[in-house]
Formats: sequence, structure tokens, C-alpha cells
Amino acid sequence: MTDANGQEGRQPVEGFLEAFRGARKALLLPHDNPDPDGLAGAVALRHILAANGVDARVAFGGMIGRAENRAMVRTLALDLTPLSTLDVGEFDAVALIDAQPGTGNNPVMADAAIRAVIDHHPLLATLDNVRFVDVRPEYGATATIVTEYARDAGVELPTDIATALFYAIRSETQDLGREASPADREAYVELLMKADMGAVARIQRARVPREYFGTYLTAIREARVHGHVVLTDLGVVSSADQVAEIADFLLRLREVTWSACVGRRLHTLAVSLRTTDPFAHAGYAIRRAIEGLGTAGGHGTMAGGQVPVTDENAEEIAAEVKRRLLTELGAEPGEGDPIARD
Ligand SMILES: [Mn+2]
Repeated sequence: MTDANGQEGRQPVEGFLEAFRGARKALLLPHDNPDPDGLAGAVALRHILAANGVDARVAFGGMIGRAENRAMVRTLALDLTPLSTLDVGEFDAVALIDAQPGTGNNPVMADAAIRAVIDHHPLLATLDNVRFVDVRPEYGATATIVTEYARDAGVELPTDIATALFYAIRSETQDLGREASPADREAYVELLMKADMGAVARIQRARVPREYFGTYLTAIREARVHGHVVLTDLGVVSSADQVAEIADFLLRLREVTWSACVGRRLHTLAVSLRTTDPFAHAGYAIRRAIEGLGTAGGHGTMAGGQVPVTDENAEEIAAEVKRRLLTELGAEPGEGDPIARD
């Protein structure tokens, strides 16, 4: 392993801690509308930093929308701060967790202020100004990287953090079945022995409001099959997470290899793309599809993007995004076939 400074023969966690040496106020940021992987990774890194005498805050932009993710924060009493209540300029050391500068899914567009980037999404740009970069696209979860840090640094993980990391790997890799590496498997087993499985069950089976079922109703009613692609439009959503969840849900349709979902929250159109093809590049496909309209990033089989819209142009832009997605994926244009009929 070679760390960000090109130093061989030392553990990545040493480079991470080195990057934070002398920091007075450290801020750990997952991507906006954070998922369990970003949240667990950030919270565990805070614990590792604290064990090394560095105080850090975990903040997030957007909202935590998905019922399971809210249950995770509540059940494990994760200490998180909404970014809107902070002045990022006050922090002299910022790390991005499960995110990178310039992808549009985090508030940091330039790399100058960042000390560390820890992520498993393919690197979009060289981060010359970042002191420590640990990006491992071959890993299924950022939580795995952080679990290794704790192991290598000899930092004991308390039950709540171990449970968060365990749930993160489980949800991010769909129980090690999606884009998981041997390292993910090893971390999963290690964390399994420490995690509170009762808490995991409460998170995974989180109770949901009626609106949740309405979202599925809309998703199914609006879904159209265009050859090997199923595409749906949720209209206005209450969180961007719903768009990702529905894209995962629709990918179970047997006859397709791609699923796509769009939904609008306030002045952002969220776009999610999924594929069953392990050799596909969903991240590149979505970036090409929304080029010039918005920003996007992702892994091989899952990707997401966001496009700014106004009340006036939202429908027109959603239509354009859907058209471009179908073209990009080589799907049949036109109306498509409804997936279900009354
Ligand atoms: Mn992740």
C-alpha cells in the first residue's frame, strides 16, 4: 500500500492520522443525503481521531431520508450535525468520507481545503492538493476501509460504531452480494462478532409512514419498460433517497439489465441508475447522460446524479434527462411498456 504521499511500507491509517496532526477543528463530511456507508465511516473515523487526540465533528449536507438510515442514526444515537448550522470556514481540517471533491454530491467543489479523501468510488480527478487520499474502487464499502484503519491503529470499536459499520457494509454490498471484495468479507465477519444484531434488525425493518407506500405506488404506476431498461419518474419526492431505493427495487424486474429513476426535491432533480451487469460503468453512463445539465458519480453498477431545476423547467428537464438516459443505454425510445396494469 502506498499512501497519498507516496510513502510505502506504512499503514494507510498512519497517513490519515498524519494528515490531521496539529488540526484544531476537524470536520468529517460524508456525501450529501448520506447513506449508512458515509455515516458509519465518518463516525468511526471520528472515534479513531479521538483516540489519537484529535477532536472532530461529523456533519452532513442535505437530509437523511431513508427510513432505515434514520433508524440507524436513532438506534445507534449517532452524533451528527446538519452542515447548514456550521461555518465550514471555521474548520482547519476537512475530510470527505465516501465522497470526492467535484462530484456535486458534497459541498466541497475545490480540493484546496481538504486534508483527506477516503472513498471507494473511482477517482474522478487527481487531488494534488489533498494531503491524504485513500480511494479504493475495488472495495465494496468505505466502511471496510475504515474498519481496517481501526484494526491497524489498534483502536477498539465500541458496539454502536461496530454496528454502524456492519450495517453499512451489509446495506452497501447487499450482504456482500454486490461489488464486495475479500476485504469487505473480512471486515463484515470481524464486525459481525461485535455488532448488536438486535439493533441491526430494528434498523433493517424500520417502520415507515404511509407516504412510503405511496412512493412505491407511483413508482410502479409510472414505470415503463424500454427493452432492457426500466425507467420511472416519481415526480416530487420528499427525499433523494427514495429515488435510489426505487431504482434498486425496479432492478429486480427479470427482463431488464438497467433500471433508472428520477425524482425532484425542491430545486434538484435526483437521478439514480442501476445495472445487473457487473462489467458496466453506470457512473460513466450517468455522467454522459446528464452532461451539461448536472453532476454525477458512482460505481460500476450503481450511480447517482443531480440536476438543478426551477419550478418552470422541472418537467422539461426531467423529460430531457429520461430521453438522454435511454439513448445513452441504447434503449428503445418512445413511450415504453407499463410494467403493471390494473
Ligand atoms: Mn459507499
